Amino acid sequence: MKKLLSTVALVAMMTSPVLAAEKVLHVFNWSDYIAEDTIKKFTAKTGIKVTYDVYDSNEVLEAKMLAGSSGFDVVVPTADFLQRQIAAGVYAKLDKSKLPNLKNMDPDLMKALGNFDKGNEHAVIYMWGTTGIGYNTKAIAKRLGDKAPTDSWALVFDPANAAKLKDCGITLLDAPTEIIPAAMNYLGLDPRSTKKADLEKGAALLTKIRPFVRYFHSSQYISDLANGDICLSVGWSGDVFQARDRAGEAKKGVEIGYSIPKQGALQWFDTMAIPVDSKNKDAAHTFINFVMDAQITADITNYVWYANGNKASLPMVEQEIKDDPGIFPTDEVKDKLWGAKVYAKKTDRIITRLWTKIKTGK
Ligand code: SPD
Repeated sequence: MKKLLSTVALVAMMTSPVLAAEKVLHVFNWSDYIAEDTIKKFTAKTGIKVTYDVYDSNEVLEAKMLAGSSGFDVVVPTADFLQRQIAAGVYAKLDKSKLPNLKNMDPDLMKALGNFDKGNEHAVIYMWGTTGIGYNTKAIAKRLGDKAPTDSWALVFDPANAAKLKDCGITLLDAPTEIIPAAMNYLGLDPRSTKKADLEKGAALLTKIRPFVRYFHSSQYISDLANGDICLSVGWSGDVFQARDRAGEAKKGVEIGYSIPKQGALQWFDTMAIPVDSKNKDAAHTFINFVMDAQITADITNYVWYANGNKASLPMVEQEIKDDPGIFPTDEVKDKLWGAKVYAKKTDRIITRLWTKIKTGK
């Protein structure tokens, strides 16, 4: 009788909706940000199935996290957004005993992440990169000549240049906390300034080039650059390299360059974290630990062209990637990079208002 009861209980447990839900891990990551076979390998190794959804904006992720009950078990916030979200209590503390591959992480980068997540309690670094300029070398040279300032924000933020590129297509990330500071940097202002007047000056410059901008979007530009449908994107390093790669494979004569402007650029870190209301925290830890495997991270970097935070993976990262200063900037360039500012609500509201005005052109 006892045996029968336990069998009945077991069957009931296996068919209960709660446990059925626990068999699938829900991962929410940036688009174009994982190797083709990472999820397949994870399921093959652990038996844990994954539903994998993508986004292309920290604001979208933040809205879901703050609303709660997102259903996601692993998400990938950028460090500045992570800090705000930790303060709002949306992430669980990591159980480091379940993350033996933490030993693979670069201690210097994890220390830098500690500025956003004290003691690295809630997150580990996934990938990192810069926000710079992706451009079609031939289309730019045709319109601005061989001396086009491809090493400078002037390429896009000088309205005279932007006007000449209107026909071939300029795009900007739909990322206000990155584009407004970049414009401020070009103007010689502190890109991390939270002074309303400085933010307004950056916005005023963007309003001047607005008539020459084809669209604001944070993922469409990869294929558009690769196909030659646009000629300049202010975009994320690895995404531009993916566009370059795709253009090379298409063999239609499109050549793409990536520039970290000489004035400086934003350096950001994307991290993996577990929402506090995740129903699958064990599996989420298993996933994060799996990704921190040196070979798995190297495979991702080799596929998405982003630098990672995993020191042990570096011997397996392709030499071409390690040698590219657009992906691993030189020390001289690094000195010009700035870290993301964590904005207070008040500043955030100012930025959102300015951004709406810039985008609508009003
Ligand atoms: N296609 C993946 C892009 C990842 C970009 N991460 C966001 C960085 C924000 N500063």
